[in-house]
Amino acid sequence: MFSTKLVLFSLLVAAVACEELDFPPGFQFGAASAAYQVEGGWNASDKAENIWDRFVHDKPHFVADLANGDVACDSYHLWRRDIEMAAELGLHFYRFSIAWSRLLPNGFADKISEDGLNYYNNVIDGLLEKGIQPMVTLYHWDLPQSLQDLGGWTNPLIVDWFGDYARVVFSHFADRVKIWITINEPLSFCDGTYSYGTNAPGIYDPEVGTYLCNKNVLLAHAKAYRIYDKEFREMYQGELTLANHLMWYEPFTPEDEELTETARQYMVGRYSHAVYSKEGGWPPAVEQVVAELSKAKGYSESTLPAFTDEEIEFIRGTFDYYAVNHYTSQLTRTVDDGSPGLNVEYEIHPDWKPTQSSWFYVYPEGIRKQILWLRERYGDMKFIITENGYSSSIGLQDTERIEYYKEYLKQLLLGIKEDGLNITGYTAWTLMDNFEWTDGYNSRFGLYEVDFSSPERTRTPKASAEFYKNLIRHNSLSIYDEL
Ligand code: GBH
Repeated sequence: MFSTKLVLFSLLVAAVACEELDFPPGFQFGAASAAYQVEGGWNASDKAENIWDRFVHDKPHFVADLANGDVACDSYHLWRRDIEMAAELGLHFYRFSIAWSRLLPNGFADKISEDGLNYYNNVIDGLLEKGIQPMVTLYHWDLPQSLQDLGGWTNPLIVDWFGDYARVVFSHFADRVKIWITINEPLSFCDGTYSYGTNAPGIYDPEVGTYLCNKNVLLAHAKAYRIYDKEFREMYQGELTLANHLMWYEPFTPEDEELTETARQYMVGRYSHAVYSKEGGWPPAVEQVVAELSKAKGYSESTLPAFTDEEIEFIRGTFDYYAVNHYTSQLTRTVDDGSPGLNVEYEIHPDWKPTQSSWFYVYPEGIRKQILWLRERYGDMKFIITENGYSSSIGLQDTERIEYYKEYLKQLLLGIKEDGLNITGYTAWTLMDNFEWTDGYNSRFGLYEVDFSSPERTRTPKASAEFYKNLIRHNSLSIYDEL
């Protein structure tokens, strides 16, 4: 009798512990990729050159080992295998991006490529046949070179060019695609290009270029959103937003909190405030920092281009959810040297483990804190993790990746269960090893390994693929008893 009670009691305890590690019913799991990083076929059929094609061919020394994405994972030809892998994992959705210059070889909507259309129709239909929802990104950094030659993201006309492109995409695919990301990580390509010169097209112009790009990107996103609202929403009922790269900043000491908040506004607010805040426009702290800097440098006015009232209204509220791309965190320390601008130094906590990517250290709590910060600033809304994953070198026994996923997912569960965060989905970056931008093929984020030396670009599941598959099947981390 006693022992039966004891057994029942232990079962109950186990069940409760299990439940804590369950994701809410209906939680969606997916994996992501991006056109330039996987497709290859850089000049197949009538596809035109984009800024990454030009960058890797003209300035090969910017990329590790002089690597490029000419062939990459060859997904342009091997898309059937990609869909098969998504099905093997049991993904609910697969996130991929459309290559603008594959669909519109001139960059403009005057000519639509038949082969481009066929390719994306095949991928979308192939996924749906397996019961996998397509999640489509319109822009993941591969601007048609023809538009770059006209100034690219610094030319305000790009707002209309992007709108025209978005309309073509929606008219052909929105009947089957219900979840959209307009623009992926503007911080990475505006600041990456103009503040650091390390992203295609590699134009270094930190004082003016970065902020022109920043403003135009927000308007272009809003343009696509408004077009969807007006011409497609009623018919198709999809959801749209832009995806932001969010690096969590943690103050070194409590005294660093104030400047840390300004740093967060500079990195996250600059691409979020206009869209998600109640009042819209630039974050006031950022306006102040850039105005100060501009003045000190002798500009006649702030190099952060002002928004008109109309523009503020046009951008404000153009979202159906918040797309979180999160990988890592940094510590922020105030450097009080009295110079104008943002006087912050960034450091890594000695306990945070490094990864294969120089910018990337492991701090699982950061993801939960980052999303709580977003909810505090912009209000309660739906969050989808649109990218999260781990960088390693080559190898199938990727236990560190599994560890990373477990720890970060556990923080998300705490956010859902203890803080009541409305997180409805999670996207692993990435389905398979691919062209990791200026790191070439050295930093690998894939659930599947890709053999880049074989003409077949053979894909092999890593241990993490098995982990992810089981996680999805059970909708729970409870199958891993060491947690
Ligand atoms: C995301 O960027 C991208 O959306 C995706 O395409 C990418 O593959 C993935 O994450 C993994 O990196 O080397 O110091 O110049 C995440 C943000 C922006 C981080 C560019 C690395 C280069 C930093 N990334 N950044 S540095």
